[in-house]
Amino acid sequence: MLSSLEIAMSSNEQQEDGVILGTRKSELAMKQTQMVLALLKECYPSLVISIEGITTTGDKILDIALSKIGEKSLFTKELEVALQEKRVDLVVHSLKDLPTTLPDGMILGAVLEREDPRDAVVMSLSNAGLTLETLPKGSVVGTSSVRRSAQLKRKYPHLSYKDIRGNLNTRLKKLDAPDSEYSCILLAYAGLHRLGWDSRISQILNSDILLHAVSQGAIGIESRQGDLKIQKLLQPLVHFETLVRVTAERSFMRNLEGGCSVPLGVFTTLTLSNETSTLDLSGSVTSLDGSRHLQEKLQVSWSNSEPDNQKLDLAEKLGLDLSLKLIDLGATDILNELKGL
Ligand code: DPM
Repeated sequence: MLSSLEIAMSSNEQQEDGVILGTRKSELAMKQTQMVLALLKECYPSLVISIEGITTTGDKILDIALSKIGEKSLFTKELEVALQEKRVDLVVHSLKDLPTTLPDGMILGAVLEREDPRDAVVMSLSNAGLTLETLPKGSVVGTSSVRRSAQLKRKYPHLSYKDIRGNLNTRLKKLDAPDSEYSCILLAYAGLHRLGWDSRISQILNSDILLHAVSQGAIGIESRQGDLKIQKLLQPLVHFETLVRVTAERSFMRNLEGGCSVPLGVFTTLTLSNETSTLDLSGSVTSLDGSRHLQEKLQVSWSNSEPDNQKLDLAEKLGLDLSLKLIDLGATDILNELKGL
């Protein structure tokens, strides 16, 4: 007798109905895609689902700082081509790596419930127990994120900041090497947690120290516009509160034309009461050396009985309004400085 899996595999009809999830081949991308697979399996136990790992340009260029490459869709282009050519049915991304404007024919089909979006510090073994504040003068902080280094240079001018590339395991190895130049490295809590590195987290940075990246900690699923079958399939995976928050954050970034290599920081909260919801968005732009920093906060409230698309429009407008406020204060000058890099 055939098992149900074998029946599914041997039936062409089932194969055609199966869903192929595309993603990068990195350990984190694979882990996140397995999370999506598990959620889909929970909703549709008999659905045949497979994962297709695809190498992107970003995975191949490991020796150049991201901010110097300048291509916004570094980690997404090859995946979108596979989606376009129907080699995959949807693509699982870290939403913060997905440009705020998608190519024609692509949509954000779902945003999953967000993990803690804050940034974290991993100290080298010899600095265990210390914090950014208590590290000795001149200690080297490893990060390739200009957002992190620009903001932290203001708070901790006694430290020095240096690029570090490679996947998480490579970075931890560089940090722990006996002749390591790094005292600590900075990473998103979400990635460390998903890969099981919680025990190495020395410090989690609140918004008064460091504003996180747009969409940090959220997983986004890209699909083909007009693929109603996939859109319907994804509906139960959408976490509306996360979607509202990242909609405001992405709108803020889109209007400032910030790619992944721009020192933009955000922080959102969504406060729900019985009748109304209030969305708060803080946003910042920082010059690379930390000498100039603009930060503002706006909020919007709505009645919970409003339709979802109305709420999302208000979140979108909040992001736009905050970006206009920062532009009024001189954000464009700071951002133009980066274009010369
Ligand atoms: C983007 C940045 C980084 C990634 C820039 C930033 C970090 C780059 C670096 C846009 N994408 O955050 O200011 O440190 O060299 C990335 C990570 C995750 C998604 C890793 C990380 C995991 C967390 C998540 C790389 N993309 O930031 O530690 O799901 O948000």
